[in-house]
Amino acid sequence: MLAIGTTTAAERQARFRALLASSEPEYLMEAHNALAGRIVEETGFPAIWASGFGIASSLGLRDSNEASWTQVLDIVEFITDATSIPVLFDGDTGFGNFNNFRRLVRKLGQRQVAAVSVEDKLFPKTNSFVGECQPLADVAEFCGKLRAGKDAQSSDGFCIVARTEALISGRGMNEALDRAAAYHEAGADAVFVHSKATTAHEVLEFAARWDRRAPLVVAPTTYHGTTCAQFREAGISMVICANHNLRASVRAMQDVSARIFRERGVAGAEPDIASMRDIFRLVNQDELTHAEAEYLLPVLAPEPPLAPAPAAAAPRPVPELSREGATPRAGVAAR
Ligand code: SPV
Ligand code: MG
Repeated sequence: MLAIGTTTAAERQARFRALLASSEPEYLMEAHNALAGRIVEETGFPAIWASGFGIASSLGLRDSNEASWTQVLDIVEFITDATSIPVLFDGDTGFGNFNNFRRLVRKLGQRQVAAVSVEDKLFPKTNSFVGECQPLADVAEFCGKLRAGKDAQSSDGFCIVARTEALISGRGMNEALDRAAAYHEAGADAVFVHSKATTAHEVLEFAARWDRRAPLVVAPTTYHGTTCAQFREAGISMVICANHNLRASVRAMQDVSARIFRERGVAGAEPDIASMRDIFRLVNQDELTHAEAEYLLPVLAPEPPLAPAPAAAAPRPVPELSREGATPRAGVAAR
C-alpha cells in the first residue's frame, strides 16, 4: 500500500534535487488531480508534473489563468496529500509580479510541494501552443521575480525552475540562451527550455550550447519521437510528459460515453473500464475500514444488558451509520 501524504516537504525536496542532479533523464508524468497523482506514483514515476494546462482543462477552463491561484493551490494540495513523491508545480508566470510569486513560493512550501516552474511570459498567460509570438517578460523583471522567489523559500531544498519561452515565441536560439544564462545567474536551480518544434532539433542545439551549466528540463509534447537515449546524450535532466494523463483520460471517457450511448447499456463497456475495486484501492479505502474498526465500531457496539433480557424482548438494535458514513465492514467487496 502506498504511503499517503506521509513524506515531509524536506524529503520531497531532497528527492527532487537528486533527480535534477541525476545523469539519467528522469521522466515526470502529468497529474491534474489527486487520483491522477496516485496513478503516477503507483506506476513508478519518481515525481509529478502538476500541469497548469491539465488542471485548468479538468476544471473546464482555458490555460489562461482563468482559475485563481488559490483554486489551483487547493488542487495541488490534494495531490501532495494523496502522494509521497515530489511534485513540480507549474506556476505559470507566478500569478503576477515578484510579490505574487514570492507569496506563491511560501504557500507551496507549506503544502509539501518540492519545486515550482515559472515561465517568462506575461500574466494572464496563454498556453504555449496557442497563437504565435506571445510577448515575453522583460529579462531584468523576470530575474527580480526569480530572486524574490529564492529569497522567499522557507527551506533550502525548494527548487525554482526557470522556464524560457523564447523559442516558442520565435525569438531565436541566442535569445533563449541569453535568457537562460540570466535566469541561472539570478538563482534558478534549473532551466526549462520549451519548444513547439516537431523534432527535438531546437532543444538539442540549446543543450549542446548550454553545455551543462545547470540542469535542463524539456517537455516533448510536439517532438514526441525523441528517445530517452537522445535526451541522455544531450545531458537533459528532466523530461516532462506534460499532458498525457489528461489526454488519455479524455479519450477514454469519450470512448466509453459513446459506446454506452450507442448500445443503450453498460455491459459492453465493462471489460474496458477500471473496476470499482481498483478505485477503492487508489483512494486507500481499506485504511478507512481499519480505522473504523479501531475508532468507530467500539462506540457502536451494543452495550451488554444490565439485567437478563426477558425471553420475549426484541433484540436491541445496533445503531446504524448514516448513509454517508456507511462503508463495508470487512474490506471492499464490490467488483
Ligand atoms: C502545462 O502542462 O501546463 C505546460 C506545458 O505548461 S505546455 O502545455 O506544453 O505548455
Ligand atoms: Mg503550463
